[in-house]
Amino acid sequence: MRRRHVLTLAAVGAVAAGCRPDDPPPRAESGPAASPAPTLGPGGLAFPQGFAWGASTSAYQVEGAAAEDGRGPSVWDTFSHQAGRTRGGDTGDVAADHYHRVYEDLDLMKDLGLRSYRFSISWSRVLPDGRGALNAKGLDFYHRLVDGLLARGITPVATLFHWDTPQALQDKGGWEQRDCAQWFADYAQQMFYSLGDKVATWLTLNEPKTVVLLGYTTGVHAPGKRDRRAADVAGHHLLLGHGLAVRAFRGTNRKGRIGAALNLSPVYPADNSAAAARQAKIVDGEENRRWLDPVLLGRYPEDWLAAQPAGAPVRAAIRDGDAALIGERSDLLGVQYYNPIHVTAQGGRVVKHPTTQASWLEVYPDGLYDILTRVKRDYGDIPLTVTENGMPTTNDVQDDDRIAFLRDHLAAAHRAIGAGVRLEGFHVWSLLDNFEWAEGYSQRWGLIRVDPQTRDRRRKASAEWYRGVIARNGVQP
Ligand code: GCO
Repeated sequence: MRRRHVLTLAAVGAVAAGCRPDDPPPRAESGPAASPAPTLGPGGLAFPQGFAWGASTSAYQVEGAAAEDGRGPSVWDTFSHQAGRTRGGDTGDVAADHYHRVYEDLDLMKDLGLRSYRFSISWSRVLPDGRGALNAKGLDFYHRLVDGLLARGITPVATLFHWDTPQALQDKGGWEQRDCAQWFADYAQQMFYSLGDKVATWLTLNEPKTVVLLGYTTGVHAPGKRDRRAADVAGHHLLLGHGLAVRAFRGTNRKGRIGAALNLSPVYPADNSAAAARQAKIVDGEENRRWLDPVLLGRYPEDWLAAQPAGAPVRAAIRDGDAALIGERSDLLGVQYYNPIHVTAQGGRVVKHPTTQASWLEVYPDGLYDILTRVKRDYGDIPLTVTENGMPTTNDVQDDDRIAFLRDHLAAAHRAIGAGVRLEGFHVWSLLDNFEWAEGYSQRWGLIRVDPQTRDRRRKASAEWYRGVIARNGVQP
């Protein structure tokens, strides 16, 4: 039997308002309804009431159905189909087949007890050419998903851009073009009008830094460019797109909140030398302040700006007023934490802690505490939610290493809350095993196993563990 718990159709209260006719009634959580709520044992770390226990995915990584119902191609379709770009030539054509299995996945989320689900909207599914008339069939998928979440009492958190720029817009220059920021804001506005009465939390960009570094500098992600100068211009236009989208959101007068999802890394000098401290500050500028300062303070860091070479195109790309626009008031910030960075006196990087199957993922839970408290210290009391944290493992269903990883990071998050950080939620990356970009399906990040051939779902040990965490509203260290 694939499922360890037999699920029964809920008889009462299952079909909440908003549940679409084709959505089978949500399944009840397993076990007798009257069983007492589990409680934390001695030493347990209780989280605040209403803490948003969640999980994350992104469209290209899970949906599949790449050419169905009018979806247009994105840069990731193009890139993954080019020879040698991804491990084993893997693509997201089928991914986790979430597009077709959405109700099964919704029931799995409900069974875990998730309070929040962070997904992304595929821009080219709803706007096949990136602009113009909406593709009703594509949009309908997100209505089904969001209605299904609400019917199960799970809060939808929608990301507008998780790296899958419509190919039609890439053909016009993509993020290297200033116009792309406005194209993005126009699409965002269409989403606010289409889904804004049901989605209360919006995230504009996912990890613009990764687009700049991997998409435009090293070229290992779509669109596969290796051009540092173009990368910095694209980075500015991404941020401009964020600001314009926030402004568009305010213009719709929708209720709800909006912000960005940034991957942040605490940066430490690798030794006690003044030179290492100096180099660490430079790296911190690139990794953190270059993104945080414009979004939350409405200005680029002076040292980062000054370090841009004379004649660098990014200097011309940043026009008067841009930084203030990027700094349109955000309601929240999504923090994605995976690893710390240790910088040597020469400006190199060293690894000081164990890593995972993803060699870049250095395991250092205290780094989560450090980055959360740092954001509060330097940027004020904006509500934070961890929008991604997790690890890949070669362990299959018995993923005890992932359990230990999440437990230790949650303990660090708990300490940060104790230190006064307004941390509202935590989203595990990822709900499902999925298409891990250039690594294809070789890295498995999910709480739920997705069979590489059949796409059948099976809960891993970490899923059972996380369900217990949610039920207890806390972690047993
Ligand atoms: C990112 C992305 C995710 C990744 C995850 C693991 O942070 O890189 O948001 O899409 O899959 O982080 O690498």
